[in-house]
Amino acid sequence: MTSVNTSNLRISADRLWSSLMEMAEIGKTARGGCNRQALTDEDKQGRDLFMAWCDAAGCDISVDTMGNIFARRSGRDAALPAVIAGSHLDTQPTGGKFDGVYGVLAGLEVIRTLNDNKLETEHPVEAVCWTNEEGARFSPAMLGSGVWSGEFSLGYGHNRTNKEGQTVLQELQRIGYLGPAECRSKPLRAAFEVHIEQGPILENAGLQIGVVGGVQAIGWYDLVIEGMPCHAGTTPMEVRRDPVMALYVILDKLYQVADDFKPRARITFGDIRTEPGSRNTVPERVTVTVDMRHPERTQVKYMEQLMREIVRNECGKLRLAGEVREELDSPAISFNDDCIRAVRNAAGALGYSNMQMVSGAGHDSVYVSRVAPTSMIFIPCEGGLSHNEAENARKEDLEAGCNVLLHAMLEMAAQ
Ligand code: HGY
Ligand code: MN
Ligand code: MN
Repeated sequence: MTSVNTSNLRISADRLWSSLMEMAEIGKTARGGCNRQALTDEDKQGRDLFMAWCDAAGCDISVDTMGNIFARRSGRDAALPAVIAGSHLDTQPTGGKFDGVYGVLAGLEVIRTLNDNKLETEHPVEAVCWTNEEGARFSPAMLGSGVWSGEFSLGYGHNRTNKEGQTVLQELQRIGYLGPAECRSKPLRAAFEVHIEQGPILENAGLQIGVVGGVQAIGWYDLVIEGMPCHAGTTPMEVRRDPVMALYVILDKLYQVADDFKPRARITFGDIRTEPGSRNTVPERVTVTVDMRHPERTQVKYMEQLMREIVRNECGKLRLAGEVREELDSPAISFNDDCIRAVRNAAGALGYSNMQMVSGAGHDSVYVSRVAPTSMIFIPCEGGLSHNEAENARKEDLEAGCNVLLHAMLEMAAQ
């Protein structure tokens, strides 16, 4: 790194904001959110736009076999491991303008700022877009970063299939993002991710920056209960083997489990589907997605055991077949002390109020931290809302988070 004093370096808040708003036009929903689910045409359009911007910024771009995009700005010594800033462009079906996108475009903004100032870093710097972080269209979440870090095999990642029967591989091919590069981790100097998704914590504390020390544990399951389809009119209630009759008791008991372990336990049933899904046929099958979270993995596993017992008992009473299939087991993780310190140093040097915190949401950094020194940076979002079309963040907070990202990356890229 030329011995330039970078302490006064700042990103361009206007350019970051306009890039975010231009990206938000892709997959825009009537209620002001974004629907750019992984590997859809909208995701392709967003990826194409990001690639064009990275090309214009003079980056060398590579795409791997999971569609992860790496936009690299050379450092003085190409042999040195890169410092990356990554996140995701895919959204929830009723997602917002900032979840994930902010982290990807903030990485690009760092590169644009280094270009503006003709700053040479020792280590290369990369902006990264990970595939299918949300796990909304293809389960599980954090799939692209999970394959890259070795958590999942490439075959597992490629064969994940959505409700419509499409596989990740087919959709990568269809949108032209089955890249040539091997999806495999490489040594990194450091990895950072800036994000809005931390609930109401920072807003309630009146603080600008979250210095993220780790991420809580996540368990994803599919609960499948099978009974006997029959006529809604001719079949007496007492002879039915109706999976919904068991389900409503099971859900009530599981909400009680969440209450027993409050305030830190989280249990969510985001998708409840009956088959054949006809109003006048008692369902044959009901499938429920279950998302369990807690700061300690042992607690998630304990809640999972309770769920298995409840399902076994309630299904047995009604002669139904009940099954709990695990989809994701993401343990609580702690980030790297040097990276955490770099984030805290940057926030302090820039004069931003800050606190250390643990992430309630999962992020690609969970898996990246398996193979590289990692930390995250949080900024407040309005009402703590994300995974909602009303998701909103203030321009000055987006600017603050990106400035912290810039200086944390410089601290790690200079050495
Ligand atoms: O589910 C999560 O925590 C993240 O938003 N994908
Ligand atoms: Mn996210
Ligand atoms: Mn999210």
